[in-house]
This record gives sequence, structure tokens and C-alpha cells, in this order.
Amino acid sequence: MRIVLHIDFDYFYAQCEEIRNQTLKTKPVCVCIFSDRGGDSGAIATANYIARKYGVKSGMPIKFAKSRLIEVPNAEFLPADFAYYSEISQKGMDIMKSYADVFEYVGRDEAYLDITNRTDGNFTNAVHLAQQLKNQIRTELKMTCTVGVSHNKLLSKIASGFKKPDGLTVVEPEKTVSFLEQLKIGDIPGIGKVTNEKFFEMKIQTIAELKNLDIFTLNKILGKKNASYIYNAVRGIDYEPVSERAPAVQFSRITTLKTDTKDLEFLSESLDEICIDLYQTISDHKKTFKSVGIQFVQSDLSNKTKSRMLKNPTSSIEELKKTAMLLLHEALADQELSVRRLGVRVSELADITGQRSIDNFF
Ligand code: DGT
Ligand code: CA
Ligand code: CA
Repeated sequence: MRIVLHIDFDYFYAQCEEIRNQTLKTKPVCVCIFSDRGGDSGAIATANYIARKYGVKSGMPIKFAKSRLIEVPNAEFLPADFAYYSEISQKGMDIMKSYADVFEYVGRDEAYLDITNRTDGNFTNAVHLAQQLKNQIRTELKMTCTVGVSHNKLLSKIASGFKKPDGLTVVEPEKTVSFLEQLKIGDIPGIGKVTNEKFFEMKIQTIAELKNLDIFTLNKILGKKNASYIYNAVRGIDYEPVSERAPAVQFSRITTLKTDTKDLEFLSESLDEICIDLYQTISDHKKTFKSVGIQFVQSDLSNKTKSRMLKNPTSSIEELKKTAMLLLHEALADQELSVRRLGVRVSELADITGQRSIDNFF
């Protein structure tokens, strides 16, 4: 029997802002990614729990969030500072690593720890260790996180989502069934809006209800691979090992063009080739990405960059190409110098398995 922890920092970017400015703790805080169109165009990356009470959510346009908080005079809208969040993330990951037999980085604010050996596979020891870890993060980083403890990755992930923020949820093996049966199907990682609606039409909303479907029916609805994942998930079965993984910050490719140019067609073709090449690395590492950027080294060797945060993590080459192309159009709109080198990078990487979405099936 294994013991696995899943740890997720609470309202991560917004909490990072709170720890460098304690006065934010009592106000609604929204971390914004302003687009370069100026004004309030852009999206909310995340918000603290006070702002969430007013209905602010990740991914929401900044304008929407402002209108929800219009009655609140002290609401704060801060620009995202990714370099600073990475620094905090790094410190958090180092603390977590010191508690793990095997450490698997999932994303900036999230990791799995296999702690089987150091707890002798004993849940009482595991809960104690999880509490110690939370305490150390609280004293050293002044940050809260939420932890799920169980005998596999899937259950621990679901458990860490069960009670937030500052939660600690333990699912002992014999409690697996009763724990899962009280949950909604959307609590299973990978079941998003589309799949949820599909099952809703079939009058299936809870895990207990979903469990009544046999594997043949599931196969017909979801296809074989997703069906077996869901069939096991509703039973709390997951054999995936915690596999040692450190953060990969980003992948990038840059090439020098045959001639300096600002011709859209020529640059598009090069961009396409770079994307294909970069995509090879992304898929070799089985990563999803959430941010895409392009870079020009211009004829005077100065740099110009554009980047964009996607709505959801993806591993799609079409999305990579499409976003890079969009950025190319944007970058060329006011281009004066010709371009000498052209580059593409992806960041906000995460593991495909950790970010599985069966919605893509429909
Ligand atoms: P929570 O629910 O307390 O774990 O809150 P967060 O904000 O930590 O949410 P999580 O764990 O899903 O995401 C971690 C960070 O990733 C979050 O602080 C900001 C970023 N993020 C999440 N969703 C979005 C989104 O839709 N758009 C953008 N731009 N960034 C996002
Ligand atoms: Ca989080
Ligand atoms: Ca997270």
C-alpha cells in the first residue's frame, strides 16, 4: 500500500501578493494579466477568497471582475508578476521535496509526494507529516496550502480539492467508497464542462450515479481509453506512480532567417517550421503548455517579444500554431525594423497526465 500526498497552494498568485503586502489580506485582490491593448483589456489570473465571494473567477475578463467589485472601494487589481511567483514557487517546492521519497512537480503551485517509505505506509504517520509540511510552509513562506492524503495520486488530487483553502483531507483506503460517493462527477479530474453536460443529459450528476454505468456503456459514451479511466476513477482506482520530476520552466526554439525580412508570408512559413520543431520537444516530454510567446531579434539586434496566456492548458499543435500566428500578426502590425531571428517559446508547463481532460473527446 502506497501513501501519496497532493499539495496545492491556495489562490497562489494572489497569496504571493498578500505575503509581500500584508494589508491586502483584508481586501479583495485580483491578479490581472493585462493585454497590450491597453485599458482594462485582459483576464483575471486568480483572485483571493474575498474577491471570489463577489463572483470573481480565474479567466474572467478584468472588466467583468471590476463590475462585480464595483461596490467595494478597496478592491485591488494588481498586474501579474510571474518572476516573483516563480521565486516563491521554487522555495515552496524545495520545502516539499524535503518531505518526499519521490517528488513530482506538476505545476507552479502543485506537486505529488510519495511518502510511503518514510511513513512506513502508516496513515497516522502520514497525516502527522502532512501537518508538519503545512506548518513549515506557513512559518517559512507565510503561505497556506491544501493537502490531500490517500493511497494514490488520483484520490489525493480529489481530496486536496475537497476542502479549500488551508485544508487537509485524508482518505484512508477503507473510506474510499464513502468519500467518493458524496462527490459530484465534476470533482473527478478530467471531467470538465462538456462531459459534465453530457452526463447531465443522462441524469447523472454524482459519482455514485456514474458508478452504476457498466464498462460497455461507458465505452460507447467515452471511447475505450477514457471509459476505463472513468470506470476506475469512480472506484478510486489509480496505479499511476509518483514519478520524479523537477520543474521545466519553458521550452523554446529560435532560428536565424535566411534573410532579414518583415514579410508576413515568409515569417509565417518559418514560424510554422519552428512550431513543428518545438512541438516535438513538448510531446517528447509529455507536457501541456498554457503560455505561448514569440520573439523577434530585429536587424539592429534588439529584441521584441509578444506572449499570450491560453484559457486552458493544452498539448495541441494546432493551438500552438494558431496562437503563434496570432502573435505574429500582432507583432507585425507596428513593425518598423526587419526581423533577423525568429523564436517561439511555451511555458506554464505541466504534465499531460496531471492535466488530463476527457472533454477533448467530444
Ligand atoms: P485555489 O483554488 O485556491 O487553488 O486557487 P489558485 O489560484 O491557486 O488556482 P489553481 O491552483 O487552479 O491555479 C494556480 C495558478 O494558476 C493561479 O494562482 C493563477 C493561474 N491560473 C489558474 N487559472 C487561470 C486562468 O484561467 N487564467 C490564467 N491566466 N491564469 C490562471
Ligand atoms: Ca492552487
Ligand atoms: Ca493548482
